[in-house]
Amino acid sequence: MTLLGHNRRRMSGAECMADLLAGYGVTHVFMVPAVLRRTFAEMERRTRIKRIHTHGEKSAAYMADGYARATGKPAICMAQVIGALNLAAGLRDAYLAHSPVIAFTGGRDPATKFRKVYQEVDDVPAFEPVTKFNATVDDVARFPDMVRQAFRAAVSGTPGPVHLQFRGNEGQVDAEEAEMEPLVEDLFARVPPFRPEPDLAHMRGALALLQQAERPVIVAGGGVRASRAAPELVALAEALKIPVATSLNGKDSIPGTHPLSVGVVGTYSRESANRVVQDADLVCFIGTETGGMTTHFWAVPKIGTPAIQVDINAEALGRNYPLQAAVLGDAKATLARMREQADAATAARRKPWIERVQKICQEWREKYAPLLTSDAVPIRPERMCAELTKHVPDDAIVVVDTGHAGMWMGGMYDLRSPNQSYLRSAGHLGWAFPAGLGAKCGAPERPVVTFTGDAGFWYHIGEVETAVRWRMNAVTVVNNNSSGNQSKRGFDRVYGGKQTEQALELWTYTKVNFAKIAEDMGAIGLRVENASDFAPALQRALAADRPVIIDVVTDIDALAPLAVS
Ligand SMILES: Cc1ncc(C[n+]2csc(CCOP(=O)(O)OP(=O)(O)O)c2C)c(N)n1
Repeated sequence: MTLLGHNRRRMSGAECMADLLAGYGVTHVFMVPAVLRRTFAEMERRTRIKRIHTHGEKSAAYMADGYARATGKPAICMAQVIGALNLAAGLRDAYLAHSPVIAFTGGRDPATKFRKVYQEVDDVPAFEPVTKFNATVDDVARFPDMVRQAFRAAVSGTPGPVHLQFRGNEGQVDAEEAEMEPLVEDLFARVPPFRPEPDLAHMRGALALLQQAERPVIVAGGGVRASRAAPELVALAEALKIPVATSLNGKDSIPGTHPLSVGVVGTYSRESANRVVQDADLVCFIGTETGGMTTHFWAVPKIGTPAIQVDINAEALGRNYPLQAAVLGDAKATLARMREQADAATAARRKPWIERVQKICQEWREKYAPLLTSDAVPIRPERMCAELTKHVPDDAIVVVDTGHAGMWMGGMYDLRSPNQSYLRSAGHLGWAFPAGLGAKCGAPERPVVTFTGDAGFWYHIGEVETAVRWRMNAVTVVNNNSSGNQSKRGFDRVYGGKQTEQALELWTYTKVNFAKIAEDMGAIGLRVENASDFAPALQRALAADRPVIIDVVTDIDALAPLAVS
């Protein structure tokens, strides 16, 4: 615990908040004004915190989310009362992905509430489903303990968003004074604050099952990335020769090029991963909720497949799959103990399984090679994924939207290095572009490459101007097919197999050149119409040290393969 050296003294809420945030290591806050105005003035006087003023509260929340996922540090977003529900909407992806985002809003004043105050409703209930902790701060003397509790809740156990509502539509309570001490707890300044050790008997029981298994597979989830447990995961898999599939949220727990990696399993997945998990005689879930997306709605693996599970949250253990062994503990600590006690001699038993797994992976590569290397015009998205696999720098953060973007990149893109990170939308179209900008704020020394469809990019296109203004030098690749063509299959279905001409109005857009629009806002815009021009455009973009939009003209008829089960 760090004492900042301030003893209790009379100070304003604004001074206290600025000191608290700086003390927790906050470098950026993302918001639409005006909220905690005094605090912003104090930030300027007392700290080096950047106050990123965005074009919407939802994108402010997404930027904070990208920052938090890129760094493991809680990130701050804010809105005044009228923007509060826009901010709440933006917390939903962070909630689904277990990302430690802290939202501050202005709120009701007891002196005026229920009197039809301009712009006011009761916002607090709307934050309930998307936060771990949702509270009001009515008395300025509560700033220190409530901010500490916000950080504590955001990073502890399974991380997640927090909301504090400050009295006054703009949180004017920050102008008031009280005796306070801006005491900071370093422990809760990042995920994970603690690394609970597993019960040894439980851990040994799980290890014994893994070692006995002839066809085991590990399914690694977002809990592995939150715990920064990738090295321990790979070490255990290598020692025991166990293939590793990941959830989308855990994709960066093992490089896709590793010989034991089989890819992302579930719905937005790679066929080889689903086949391997389907054939396994034991599935070891680590740091995954075993949710619908990761298990293809509990079809991969089938419920009843022998399973073991490691999680930091006891409530997750056995939620969807009856378990032969449940281990409560931090992923990194548990995997390290398992590796220490692992009997590598048992790996010999799995030689035939590993040969089969590698054949399954090879079959996937051969099946998709024509598309991954296609020179077709308009460009195939699979080729873009292959180009990104080859050319994204070794230390890059790759940020990916949902829908088709999630399917293409989840299934077709490979991380090449343990120093690359992968952040993905947990379901919201439009998340990736602002999240990539936030990731760049959190990790300015690392290249950030965002992949989004055009429907996803349209959502927050105004933030190109924010990126230019704040030099958020991320590179954004837009898979531009002038449509939300992931929807095509669904509309084919409801039209009985063949859509009418008019049905196209449900999912197609005007053709635009995003490179031109980006240039108009002061960013660099590059347009790519031939696959062979993509790599040079990416190199140029990465070297530019400016916000860059690469508009790639792709095939409206390209549909991502559906999950196998
Ligand atoms: C907030 C939100 N609304 C709607 C959806 C449903 N949805 C998923 S993908 C998609 C279209 C995606 O279009 P685009 O980003 O252009 O990618 P494409 O399918 O064209 O490759 C839609 C509308 C969603 N995921 N999130």
